[in-house]
Amino acid sequence: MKRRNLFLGVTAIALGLSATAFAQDLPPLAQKERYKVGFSQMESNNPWRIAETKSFHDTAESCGWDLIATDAAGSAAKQVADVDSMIAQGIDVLFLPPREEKPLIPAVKKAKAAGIPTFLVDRSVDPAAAVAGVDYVAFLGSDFIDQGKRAAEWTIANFKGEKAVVVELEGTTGSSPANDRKKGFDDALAADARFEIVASQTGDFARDLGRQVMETLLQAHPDVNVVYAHNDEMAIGAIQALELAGRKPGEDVLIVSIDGTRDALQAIIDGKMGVTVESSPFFGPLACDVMKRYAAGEKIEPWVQVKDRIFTKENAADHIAEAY
Ligand code: GYE
Repeated sequence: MKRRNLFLGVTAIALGLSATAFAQDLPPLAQKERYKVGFSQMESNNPWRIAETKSFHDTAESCGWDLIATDAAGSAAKQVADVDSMIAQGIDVLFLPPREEKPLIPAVKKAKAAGIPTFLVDRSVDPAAAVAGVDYVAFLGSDFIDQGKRAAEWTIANFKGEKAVVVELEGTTGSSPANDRKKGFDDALAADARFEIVASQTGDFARDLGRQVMETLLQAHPDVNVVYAHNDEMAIGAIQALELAGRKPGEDVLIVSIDGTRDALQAIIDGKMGVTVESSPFFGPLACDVMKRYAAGEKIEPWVQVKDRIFTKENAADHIAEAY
């Protein structure tokens, strides 16, 4: 060992630190009256995203946040640039819903290197490349595998026919909810031999793309009788495509989805959609609570899990007033 390294090593041992422990420490957060808070939204093209952004704005005053909110307009590259600019503006804390699992990892690491504690909200990053409790404080969000599994269980229990021809509309390619909602659903559905997933294609979590993809898939699979969409916006788009083709969603095609938007609850009430597993966008109050606990020196669990309900014709009318 060189003299200098020996000296540093001895100093580290004397301080009770190991080099790795030092590298892994999360940036601390001081307790203070007001915080400069960054919220890097990925896009605003659907009611879910708009409700989430509003939830952060609605929480700002009571939580002492001076909020800087950006909108990456559907581009992971812009989201990385948005985080960069927030770091340059000296935010105290970052709330980040990473659009996709991999491209936002450098942004997460850069925020940590700049001494900014980061909380991932609603979507996560690739756990092989960035780790909660090390690279960022925690992930606040739902269990997407379980959401997919519950959608499949409802489908198995409610499909009355002998042979199910299933079309799956996937969310944004490379995003954690698309990956996990597919896995949860496909694995659970495999338990029942009546079901065959004949096509699985991305609609990017968007209504219009969901409609277009469904129109195309209907040509190849006119006998489809189950549609599983990774979110309500694509499910509504699929309903439009099916109706245009003379099909009767809710009667001759079962529609199964995730989120719990107002339009989805209305479609359930109207008998067009069977089920939507909840995925709540109201992260503001939870973000405030977890941030305050962190500032108070509490160790935050790596996954602050959100518990989801399930909406069907049994309860949709009871919840539509609070929907977004
Ligand atoms: O289901 C979808 C949105 O990341 C949990 O993203 C979120 C998902 C939500 O665009 O509608």
